[in-house]
Amino acid sequence: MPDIEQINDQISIERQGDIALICINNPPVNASGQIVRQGLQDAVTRLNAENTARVIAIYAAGRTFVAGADITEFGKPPQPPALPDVFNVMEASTIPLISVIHGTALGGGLELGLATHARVGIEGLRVGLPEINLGLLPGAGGTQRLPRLTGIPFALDMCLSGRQVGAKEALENGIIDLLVSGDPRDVALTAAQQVLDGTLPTRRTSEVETQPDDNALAETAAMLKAKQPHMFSPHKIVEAIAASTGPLADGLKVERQAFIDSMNTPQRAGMIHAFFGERAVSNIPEAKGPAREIAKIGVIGGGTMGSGIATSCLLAGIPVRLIEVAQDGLDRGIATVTKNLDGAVSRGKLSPEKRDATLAMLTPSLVMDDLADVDLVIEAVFENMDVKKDIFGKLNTICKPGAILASNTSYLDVNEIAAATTRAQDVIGLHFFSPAHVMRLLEIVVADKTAPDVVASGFALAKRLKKVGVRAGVCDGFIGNRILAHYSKTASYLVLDGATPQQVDAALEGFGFAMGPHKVGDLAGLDIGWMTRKRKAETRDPNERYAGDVADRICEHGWFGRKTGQGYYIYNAGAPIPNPEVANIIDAVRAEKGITPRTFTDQDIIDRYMTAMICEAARVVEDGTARRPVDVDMVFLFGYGFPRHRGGPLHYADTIGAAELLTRIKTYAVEDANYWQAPALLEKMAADGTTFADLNKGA
Ligand code: T1G
Repeated sequence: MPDIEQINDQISIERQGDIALICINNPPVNASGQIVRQGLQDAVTRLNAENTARVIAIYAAGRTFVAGADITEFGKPPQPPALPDVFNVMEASTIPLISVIHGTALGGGLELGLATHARVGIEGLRVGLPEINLGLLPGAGGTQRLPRLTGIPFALDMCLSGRQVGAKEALENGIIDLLVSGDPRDVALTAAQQVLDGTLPTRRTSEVETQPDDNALAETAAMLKAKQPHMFSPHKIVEAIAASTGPLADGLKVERQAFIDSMNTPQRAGMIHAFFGERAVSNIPEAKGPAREIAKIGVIGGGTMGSGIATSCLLAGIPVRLIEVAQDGLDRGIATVTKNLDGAVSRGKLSPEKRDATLAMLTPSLVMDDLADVDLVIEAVFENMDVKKDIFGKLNTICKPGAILASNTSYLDVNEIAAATTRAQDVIGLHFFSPAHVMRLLEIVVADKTAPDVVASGFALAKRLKKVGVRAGVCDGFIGNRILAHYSKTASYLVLDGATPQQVDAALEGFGFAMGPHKVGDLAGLDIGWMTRKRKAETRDPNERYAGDVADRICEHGWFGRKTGQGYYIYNAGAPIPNPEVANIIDAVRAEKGITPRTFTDQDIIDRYMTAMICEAARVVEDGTARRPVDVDMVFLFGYGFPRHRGGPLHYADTIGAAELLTRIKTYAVEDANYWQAPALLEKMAADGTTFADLNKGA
């Protein structure tokens, strides 16, 4: 009977002769929370004090070795022992101490391994230091011990990319010393015996010198200064890794200070909000109910969206029947799917063999009756209600009972589409974002009569497609496009009132957006917004300043952006340049409207743009189109390129506060009372001092 001593709820010691096994058991991912840290430290200290075991092997129970520090502890008062201190006790062990790594050893999990005297990997393992994705840096020795094993360039790559490294690459780069197969406990016993036999060498990582590489450090520092001046932790990572060429104790001090500094940044708060938000949006009762089986999908429409959706489903291993009305459209669809899959191969996301097998699951057809056996149809045709209602009327009779009928519409009324059938309970909106096989957001638009298991099926599909499914109610534009319409107007008002399009773009790129709104418009095609403005012309509020004059005139010239070579910018060989014709159009419109241009600072631009976004986002939460503020945040992080370190529009709103936002709105309303109106929710929050974070908790 093995001698097992439970040090605490999550750490145990099993003594087998000269071998001591330490087991970590903290489901679901063995995060190194306070109990794990205390237990590890106590176990190693106790075994060294006993001095009977001649080798110690640490392994973890469950699906993965330690997946990192316990992120739920971040932002709260630290609870000793700190991870770096635990790892220093481990590294100092006089008894050889090894670790057995399986699953995903990330962040503090990999750092735990690095603090042991040898690391044995189990096939299928992945290691990584993803702290940068949380606005942090490895804070428990990763920036000091990893470079000693891999060299500075590889360590810089791992820490700055946050990428996961597979078993083979980990072995090749000295992160692990041995790669085997088997159950973690069995492997731990075998490896411990190998240490005793002398066939598995051990050494403290601190005894290894980091090979200096000033060039790699200087080049990386310069690249980050140019590309990420607004970020905090990447620069600190370079500083900490540079310190790894000196004594370990000194380097650990540099790392610790950098970690503490990064922990106190709003970037860390924003990126951790993003981490948990990505999981929270599907953590709702509707997403967890019974779902319908989806074994085969039909996609109607072989255009950019339809073929992107088909690609996404195929990549998830789901056979797709692609329907078009004419052969040339079908051929284009097949060609686009093929191009998308070839792109996945060239990016190393898909093997050539897998690409062929994936493409073989695509069956094109010109006959809608061929959808009779599919479990889900996703309609992705022209954004016209009559066309969609005609298609859904046909699907109503073609598709088998229980088949789900989804529209990829980006703003039309899904209730009206459902009314074109006699099976409204089977109808839902699945709003993908272009390119659909790349963008992770999927708005799951729940109509009045959509059945609960159809909603659950939408979330289950999102998970299979590795997308972030967010529940949205039915309104014009659902969550994202409805809010987009508002802050786009603000950008247009800023240009009418004195800013240039390029100044607005630059200000927002300085805020952290990858592209400013005018560049985004040029990329997507200015004709899309033009069509929307025409569609809304009859229902537009006559009292509201029309924001589309400049954009309309650009479109009237046939300048739709990149696809026509010019829009707000001119696209030639080099970098895009502001279109001088647009400046003339702006001057003409201002003159016609009697506008005297004034200057705006970059901060003015950011404040107005973000306040408009926050106002409509608050209304979207207020009327229930989005269930919680975090749902809006995730829509913007995963569908609209909102800077991840800002956490999303409403997380960012909390850094300003409801009262200050109301003050801004009141100031802006002096110029334009009709447009700038405070949402009731914001007024309530200012009155009772609540935040959007409070609303997330309360939802
Ligand atoms: N802390 C706390 N909870 C965590 C967690 C963590 N590190 N990782 C995951 N969870 C929760 C998650 O919220 C979910 O909870 C459940 O576990 C399953 O996760 C000092 C400072 C490991 C690849 O960044 O990447 O170490 O929703 O749904 O898809 O230098 O979780 O069920 O209630 O994601 O199989 C560094 C983050 C921390 C790894 C598994 N580590 N986690 O993916 O499951 S910082 C990370 C992941 C650090 C040190 C620094 C993934 C996973 P719930 P899941 P999965």
